[in-house]
Amino acid sequence: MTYSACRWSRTYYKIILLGEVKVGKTTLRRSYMGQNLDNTYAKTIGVDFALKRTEKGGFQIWDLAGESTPNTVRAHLVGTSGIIFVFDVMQPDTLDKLEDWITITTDALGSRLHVALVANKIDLRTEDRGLKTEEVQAFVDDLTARIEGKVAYFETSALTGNGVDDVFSWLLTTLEEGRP
Ligand SMILES: Nc1nc2c(ncn2[C@@H]2O[C@H](COP(=O)(O)OP(=O)(O)OP(=O)(O)O)[C@@H](O)[C@H]2O)c(=O)[nH]1
Ligand SMILES: [Mg+2]
Repeated sequence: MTYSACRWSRTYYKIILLGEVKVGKTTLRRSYMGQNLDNTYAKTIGVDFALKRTEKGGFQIWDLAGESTPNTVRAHLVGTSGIIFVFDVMQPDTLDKLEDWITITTDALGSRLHVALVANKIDLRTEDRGLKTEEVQAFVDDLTARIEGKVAYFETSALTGNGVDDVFSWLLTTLEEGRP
């Protein structure tokens, strides 16, 4: 086996997208994978899965249904190295409800994790409507205090692709630097 083949086989980090129904997890995954997006909603049943290779390594991207039960979430968390928690900036309750997803995750895996927090659907945000960056700051600070690994906050539009690559490339780079 060549060095690079050997390297490929060792660098498939498992990452998982978690968050409420319809926040845009599947659209983020499809956007990152360069797949077609048409703004119709097809809810994820169970879990979807993608493999993405980059020059640096690769991800197994697990995209869990927002309607998953806690037991299902726990089962799919096994072996996960990095988490992407997603909420919808136009639906503030989807940020509040991330609290439950974070608790399930840290109960199952502990707090030595690298975490991306993603505010999605920023294309819909206006002056008057949608959570503003500064309104999310307290949540980011609390999450950073709870997690021993690195935490980063991103704003994306999965539909236009804005900010999507930044999330995944940050997570892959951070995972490559090592476990917390
Ligand atoms: N305007 C806009 N719409 C989005 C964006 N991301 C997703 N959507 C739309 O929101 C709806 C839900 O997106 P999904 O990606 O299926 O949501 P999900 O989080 O995977 O939902 P579940 O599979 O049920 O957990 C779809 O109609 C998407 O087209 C975005 O950034 N902007
Ligand atoms: Mg989905």
